[in-house]
Amino acid sequence: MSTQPKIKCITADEILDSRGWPTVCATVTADDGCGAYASIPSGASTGSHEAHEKRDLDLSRYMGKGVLSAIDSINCTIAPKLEGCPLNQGIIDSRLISIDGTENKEKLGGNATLAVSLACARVGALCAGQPLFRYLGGINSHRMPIPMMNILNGGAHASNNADIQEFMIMPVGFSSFREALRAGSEIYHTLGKILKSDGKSTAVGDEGGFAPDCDSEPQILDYLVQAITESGYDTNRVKIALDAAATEWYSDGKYILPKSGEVLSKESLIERWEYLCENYPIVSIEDPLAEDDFGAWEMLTERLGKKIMLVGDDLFVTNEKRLREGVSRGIANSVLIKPNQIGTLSETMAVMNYASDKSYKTIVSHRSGETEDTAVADIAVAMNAGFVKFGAPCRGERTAKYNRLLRIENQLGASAVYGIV
Ligand code: 2PG
Ligand code: MG
Repeated sequence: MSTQPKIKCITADEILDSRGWPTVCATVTADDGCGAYASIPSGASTGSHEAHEKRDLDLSRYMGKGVLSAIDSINCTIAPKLEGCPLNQGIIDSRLISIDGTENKEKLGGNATLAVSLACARVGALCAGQPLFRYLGGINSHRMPIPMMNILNGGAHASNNADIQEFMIMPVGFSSFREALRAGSEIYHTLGKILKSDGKSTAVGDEGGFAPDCDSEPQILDYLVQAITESGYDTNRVKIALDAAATEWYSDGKYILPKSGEVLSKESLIERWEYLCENYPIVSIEDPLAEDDFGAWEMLTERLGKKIMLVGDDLFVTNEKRLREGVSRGIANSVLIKPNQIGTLSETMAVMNYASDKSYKTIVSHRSGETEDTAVADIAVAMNAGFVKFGAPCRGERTAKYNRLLRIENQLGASAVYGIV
C-alpha cells in the first residue's frame, strides 16, 4: 500500500533579500514530520511578460515593497487548499496554477506560488531521503553546468557608467566544476588587482562583480582578457559572455543607452554586437535586443545564431508559450531559466524539457536580488542544464549556489560530467 506523505502545514514569512528588500519565504511540513523552507529572489531588470511579483504598494512600509499580501496569499488562500494534498509535485503545481487561475499568477503572485512550489519539492526530497537534484531529475542527472560568472556589473545592477548589465567569464576548458570555479575565482581576484592598479574602483555591484567607471566596452573586455591571461589561463579555456539586458534600452523602435546617452538603431546595435564578437572571445550574448523586438531578433539570429549563444531572458521569461513562439520564428538559440519568471517548479521544468527538445541551450539563473536559497543549483543538475548564471564568485547569496554545486559534484563522484561534451 502506498504511504505517500501529505502536506500537513504551510506557513510564510516576510524576509529580506540581498539588496535588503522584503521577499517571501514559505515553510512546508509533511505529516511524516519532515519540513523545509524556500525563499524567492527578485529582479531589477525584469521583463514585462514575467509572472506577477506581488508587492503591497503600501508606501508606509518598505517604500511600498512589502510582501505581506503575498504572505497572505500563502497563509489564507494556498494553505487551506493544499494542506492534506499528497506530496506530488505535479499535483501541487497544477493546484497552484488553478487556484490562481490567471495567465501570469496575477491573483496569488508568482513569488507566493513559487515559494510554496519549491518548499514542497524540498520536503518531498527529504521524505524520499534524496538530495533535491536527484528527487527532481532521477537517475540520469549527472551533468555539472558551466558557470557564467558576472565579474563586472553594470546596467541596472550598478551605479557605474557601463550600459551592458553583465560582463561574464565562462571557464569552459576544464575537466570538473571544481577546477572551473577555481579558475573563475582566480580571474575575479586578478581583475580586482588590475582595476586597483589602474586607479579604478573595486566596489561591487548587486551580483558581486566589480563596478568601476570605464572608458568604453572594449576597455572592459580588454580588462577581462588581461585578467584571464594574467591568472595563467587563456581564451581557449575561458570565454566571455555578456548580458546586455537591452529591453531596458528600448524606446519607440530605438535603443537609447541610459548611461552614455547614445541612441542606436536596431541595425547599428546589431553591427555593434557583430564587431564585439569578431574582436573578443565572446561566445554568448543575453538579451542583445528588446523583449518584443522580434524582427530585430530574426535579423540578429540570422547573422550570429550559428556562431554564438543568443540567450532569451526578457524575451522568453521561462514561459513555454513565449519560447514556442520564438522557436517558430527561429529566434535566439538559448533560453535563460528563472523559476520566479513563471511561478512554479513544474512549469520551469516543462520549459526546460521543451527547450532541450528543440536544441535550445538552457542556462539556470539567479536574480539580482537573491537569498541564500540554493534550489537553482539543484534544478540545473536535475535537468542536465549546460550552464548556470549565479553572479560573481563573491557575496554569500551567490557563493551559496556555487558551493551547493561543489557539494553536488562531490556526491556524484565519478559519474559527474563537467560541461558540454
Ligand atoms: C538578468 C538578471 C540576473 P535581474 O537580467 O539576467 O542576472 O537580472 O534579476 O535584475 O533581472
Ligand atoms: Mg538577463
